[in-house]
Order: sequence, then C-alpha cells, then structure tokens
Amino acid sequence: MAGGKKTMNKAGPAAAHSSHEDVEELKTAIRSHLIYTVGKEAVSATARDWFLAAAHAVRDRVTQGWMPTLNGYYREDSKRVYYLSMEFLIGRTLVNSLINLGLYDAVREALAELGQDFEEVAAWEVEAALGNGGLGRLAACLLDSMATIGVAGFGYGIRYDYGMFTQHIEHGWQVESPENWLRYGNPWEFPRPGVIFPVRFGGRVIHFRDSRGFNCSQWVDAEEVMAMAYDVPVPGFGGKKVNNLRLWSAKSTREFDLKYFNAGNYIEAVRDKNESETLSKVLYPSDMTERGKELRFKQEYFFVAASIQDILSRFRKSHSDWEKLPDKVAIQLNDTHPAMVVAELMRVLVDEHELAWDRAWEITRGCCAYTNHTLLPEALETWSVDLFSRVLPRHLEIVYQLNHEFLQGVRYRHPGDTELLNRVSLIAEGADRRVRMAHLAVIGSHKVNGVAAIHTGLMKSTIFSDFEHLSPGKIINLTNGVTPRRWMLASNPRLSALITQSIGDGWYTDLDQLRKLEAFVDDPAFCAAFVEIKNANKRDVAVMIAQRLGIEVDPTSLFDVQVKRIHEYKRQLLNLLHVVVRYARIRANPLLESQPRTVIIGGKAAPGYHLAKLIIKLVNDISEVVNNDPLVGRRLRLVFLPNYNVSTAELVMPAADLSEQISTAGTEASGTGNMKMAMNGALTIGTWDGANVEICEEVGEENMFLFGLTAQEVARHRVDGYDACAAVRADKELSAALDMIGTGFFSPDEPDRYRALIDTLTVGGDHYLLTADFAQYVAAQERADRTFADPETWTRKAILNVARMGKFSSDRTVAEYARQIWQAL
Ligand code: 26V
Repeated sequence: MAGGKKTMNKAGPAAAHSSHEDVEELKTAIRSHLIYTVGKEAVSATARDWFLAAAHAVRDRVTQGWMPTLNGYYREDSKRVYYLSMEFLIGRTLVNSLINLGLYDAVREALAELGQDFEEVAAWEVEAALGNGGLGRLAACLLDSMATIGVAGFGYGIRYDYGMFTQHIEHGWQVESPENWLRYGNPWEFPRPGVIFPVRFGGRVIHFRDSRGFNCSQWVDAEEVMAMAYDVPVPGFGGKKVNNLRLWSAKSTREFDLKYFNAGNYIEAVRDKNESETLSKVLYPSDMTERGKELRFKQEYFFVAASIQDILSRFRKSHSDWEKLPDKVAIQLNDTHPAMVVAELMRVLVDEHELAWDRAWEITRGCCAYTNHTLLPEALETWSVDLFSRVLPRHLEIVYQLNHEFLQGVRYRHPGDTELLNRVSLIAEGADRRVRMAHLAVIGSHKVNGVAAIHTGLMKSTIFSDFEHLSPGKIINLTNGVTPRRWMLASNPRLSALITQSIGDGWYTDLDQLRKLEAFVDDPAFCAAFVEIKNANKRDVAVMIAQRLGIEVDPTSLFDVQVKRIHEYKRQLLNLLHVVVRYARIRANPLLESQPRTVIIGGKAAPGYHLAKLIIKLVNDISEVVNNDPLVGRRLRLVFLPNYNVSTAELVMPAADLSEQISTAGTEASGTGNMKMAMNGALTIGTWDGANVEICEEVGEENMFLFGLTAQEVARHRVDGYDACAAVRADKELSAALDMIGTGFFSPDEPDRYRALIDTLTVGGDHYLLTADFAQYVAAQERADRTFADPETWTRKAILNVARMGKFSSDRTVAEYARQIWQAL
C-alpha cells in the first residue's frame, strides 16, 4: 500500500497551539530518528523514510506518558480491564496520535521546515488491518475511549503477520492478495522478547489423588508453542493516560529446535519451526462463517492462554488472595472468540493453583463478561467435540463438568423439562456433537451484553431467551459508539474546525456538547460554511475516484454511500435494484428530470462467499453500463470503491450526503458506519434495525428516511411464509429490474451470470426480504431526492444530525461498561 496524496487536513482542528520550541524539538527528533533509527540521510531519504522518522519521534512522545500511566495503575492498584479480542482494526496511527497528543500542527510545521509535505509523508503509513469489520473497529474505538476517560484498559489480541487481505478488482471481480503490513517494520510496536509464555496443545489428561486425598487432573504430553508479546501504546485524548495493547505472536520453542538440531536434522527443525509459527500468520478473512477450522480454534486458544497467564502473573505481583481477583480484574470477551477463557481460567485455578472447583467458578464468573455481536445463526461459534478433545482434552473435561453442574441446577428448577435442557446445554447433541461457545460464555459471565437496544431485546427474546428466564437481569444493553477523535477530528478537520469555532473545543471529550450546534441551524454564515465543507469533502472524494478509477463524478450530485462488508443481509443488492430502477426510468424517459446522484458502494467479500463476490461483480457490471451510457448524462453514476478499509473510510464518511443502512430489520446488531456518517452530516436512509433505531430517537424521524418492515414483521413473515414471487409479479419496476439483471442486460458476455443471485430473491424465497421492502425503499429514495432538491432544508437536517449524535461517542459506551459491568470508574 503506497502513497496517494490526500488533499485535505490543512488545518489542525484539535491542536494545542504549537510553540516554536515544540517545532524545533520535533525537527531535531525527526532528523535524529532519520539517521539513527532509519539509517538514512536527508538527501537520500524517501517519503517512507520520513514517515518512519516522524513516527518514531511521535512514538517517543507517546512513550513518555506510557510508563507513568502503567506505574500509576500499579501504585493505585487500579482495577484492570482486559479487553480480549481476536480483532483490533486500528487503521493508521500517525494522525490519530498527533491529535490525541495535541501535536498535529507542530509536526506538520516541523516536517514542512524539513522540506516535507505532511500528507505525502503520512500517506506512506500502512494501516494495521487486524480485523474484518465492525467488531474489530469497535475494539479499536473502545481502546481509544478507555485511555481517554481514564479506565485502566488493556487490549489483548493477536499480532497477525497478514491482516485483512487487499482487495483488487480484476475484470469486475474481487481478487484477494495478502497484505504483508510488517514488511517495512511497525514503528508503533515494542517487541517484548522477555514476555513470552508457553501454550500447549494436544496430549492427554491423567487423573490421580493428591496427598490430601483430593481428585486431581493434569494435562500431560502436550506440544508447546510460545506466545511472545508485542506492545502498542494507546494514547488517550489529551495524552494524560497511555494504555497498552498487547498482541501475541507465535514462536517455536527452544526445546523444539534443540531436539532436531541434536539429531542433526537441520531442515526438519526449520520446517517444524515454521509450522508452529503459523498460529499467528493470518487473520481469518470471514466475518461470519469459517466454521470448524482447526487453525482458527488453535488461534483462539493461543491468545486466550497467553493472555490469562499474563493477567494472572500481573495480579500475583501485588496479591496473594485469589478471592480478590474479581475486584481487581475484569475480562471482557469480544464475542465468543475468546470464550475459552472460561474453561482456561477454571483449569489454571483448579489444576495449577489447587483452588476448590466451586471457589474457582465464583471467581471466574466474577471476572468474565461477554459481548454478543450477531444473531445470525451461521456466525454463532460451535466446535466439534472431536476437535476439542484432540486439541484441548482437559478443557473438554472442564466443559463437560460445567455443563453437568449447570444442567443439574436447571433440572432442579424445571423438573421434567428435557426440551429446555437440550436447548441450554453447552453441548449440541446429534451425529456431530458440538460445543456451543455462546452458552459457555453466557454461563461463565456475570453480565452479557448486546450492542444496540433492538439487538439486546432480540437476544433476550430469541437466541438467549432461556438464559434470560434462568438469570433475569444478566443480559443488558450497551449501545455501541465510535471515537470522535478519529471519526471527526482526524477524518473531518474542516467540519471539526467549524464546530470548534462555533461552540469551543469541549465536544472532543464530551460529545453531547454538539447539541449547542442546534443554535446555529438558522445562522446563514454557519450554514454556508457547513455546506462548503461538505462540498470540499466531496471534491476530495471525486478526485480520489478519478485518480483511482478514472470515473468522473459530479461533486455537486447527491453522494449516496454504502460502505461495509458485502453480505446478503446488508442488502447491497437492494441498493443496486434501486440504481437499476433509476436507470430504467431514464432510459424510458430520456428527458426525465432527476436529481443527479453518485452511488458509491465499497466493501470486501469473504473469499469463499460466492454470492457476495457476485454482488461485487454486479456493481461493476452495472456501473460499466450506466456510467458509459450517453443517455444518462450527469444524472447517475455508480462507483465501486476498491479495497475499502479504515483509511478509505476516513476519506469517504465526511463526504457522504446519504448514508445507506438498509439491512433486513433484526439482522444488523448495531452498525457503526451509520454513526460515523451521521455525525459527519449525512442523512440516513435506513431500516428499523440496529442502532438506526436509536439514531432516530436522537435526531428525529423527520431528519432521516426510514422505511421497511420492522423486526417483528420480519419475524412474522418468516413464520407465516412469504411469497416473494407474488411480490415480484405485483411490482412492475421490480420485475423489470430483476429481468434486466437476470437476463444479461448488464452482462451480455455471459447472460446467465446473475441467475443464481436473482433466484435467491424469487424461487429461493428471498430470505432477507428485499422484495418485501423494495417499494418502500424506492419511495424513501424519492423523498431523499426531493429533500436534496431543497438545499436549505437538507442542510438544516444535516446540521441537526451532527448536533444530535452525541450519544454515539464510544466515551459514553465505555463509561457504561465501566459502571455496569467492570465496576471500574
Ligand atoms: C465471526 C467470525 C467467524 C469465524 C471466522 C472469523 C470471524 C470473525 C468475526 C465474526 C463475528 C462477526 C460479528 C460482527 O462483526 N458483528 C458486528 O459487530 C459490530 C460491532 O458491535 C456491529 O456494529 C455490527 O452490526 C455487527 O455485524
């Protein structure tokens, strides 16, 4: 991933005013890192060399706050919050760190005085894409907020050698290539060769009686891999607290090497060494399915086992009483991926520290809490008992024992209800017996949370309804948020500067203060500036699209944006049907007056998800036809943005007029892109799903375009059965659009290309109910057109969106976690 100049960020929105001394000091630091860290002289240094030198100079400043923070936590014996996540989708770090440290203007000036253009230098940073999408990006936002509001929060994850793949588009199709993000080194991390723990796999369990006559178990003959720590400092805004993200990398053990070396088998030794190091090689690039993959199972246990050893050894430095563990340690499980924590903590406490089983169970549940991020059945993790017993035999025993005791309790309270026992069991019985990780996470946690009100309600009434009856009050809602530092200050410096001029800078850490902007909706100067900023952001994106894709888009047209992973439930296809309808209307009536629109779609498909890949090809096929049809003129453009990632998001979110959040009601747990666009002044066209519902409560239904079935209606359709073919027959425009796609209008080289895709909507039963929502969606789009045609009204609504999005700061989310789950504020 190379350069590409970004034509924005001219003014530092959040900079404490840089003093002359600051700039001089930074120049000296950057020069010195160029020579002593990068090993280059100014005359031969490339922009990347300058990036590395600047990054190291900034890292030094970050580090200055890091040790005092960590020492302070020791001194005060603060309760520590451990956020365990298989994914941290961090993105680039330079600009964000500068904003949080208040050094943005100073570094820009320092680089300028060294003859370097800040944007060009910053563009050389390769982003840390250690995540798939929403779940991983949320983890990164929560880390920023924990450091900002002063929670002693530590992230634990995996340092994948290869993060999210790079998406290329070849002949309209997605092609994946591995992203070797560490190729030029990662200036933000500190390798800790001294912090290294063994992680075991395989082997068997022996049972014996100890000297006290107690039954004991021991896990023996296992293979070992080492987990080595890499630390990444996480500065909060204002630089007062700098927390730590610890990422584990797999290394082979020394014994391992020696065994082979002594046998004189050098080549074998190196081969096996590589194999044991594959554990942290690659992020699984699926955000929903990748079931039953042994390597994924091992990755999960690998980072759980290393993190638990680290957490307990830190606890033991200042405590000897295990009962204190829940007072000093909170472990947040980001989805079920780290759910093995429950069994691992039990194993360590019981087998290694000889705690009584019941005491260990109290302690485990006192520490753990679990966040659910999806209701989709295909994403709920289960592991076959067979795999489990081969890889983690002792953990399987513990799961069985926990299940036995849990079911005994249920049986006692609900005698005779065998159906209930089957439903809540940790084991799904059948030909292929499987461990249900969500059930393990629920029983092993003192709190379970959903990520938006509607999602939590559905958790309680569907997938976890039995648990809700068994432990009322355990399941709570904590609506997601995003960090305004990255998603406003860093990505939208123009808007941020206007806001700060108008209401001061308190909103950086107290986003509710945006409400003060409501006083400006009738201020013509403010409105004009607001409009001009949106237009400038749109021009930036238009330039990027022209450079990257050679497509000319009209920056005054309505920018209609849907950026997110490609999934049937997110209904990019519904968006495309609307585009086809618009196009068909223009063809049928070439003189039609139509509000000019640029529809932008971006997102990655899981490499094995054929329908999602076909949707990408369809976007490209339609855009080829529409964008090159002279009949269309400036009225319509369709653009597929390749390789949508955090950096592209930072460019696109501030340029959106219309934010597409059109998932089938009840399927999108929360969404966070919806928040990013609305707080940057986009109006949402969306369904009654995820956080859209709460955004509506905040900004007002009159300032959005909501449409479609409610989650209840969706559920009713699923029970009663839904006749998609009848719905298609009844709608002329819909059937015409489906015919165009299905019969090869956009794919004359292969007329059948989209048959399978179209079939999902008709004979396939239309599981995600696109055809049911279609007419209402098109009507909502027409409302959007009419509103956009009246710029004053549109601007007013856009400003009110910004002003009323305060709730969706991840600072609020973290404060709720701290008070309601962690007891850490
Ligand atoms: C599942 C799997 C299955 C195995 C392979 C790797 C993998 C990676 C991730 C997942 C879980 C995906 C769940 C997810 O990303 N949920 C999203 O979470 C966001 C943050 O809460 C939320 O805004 C989105 O609505 C939700 O889809």
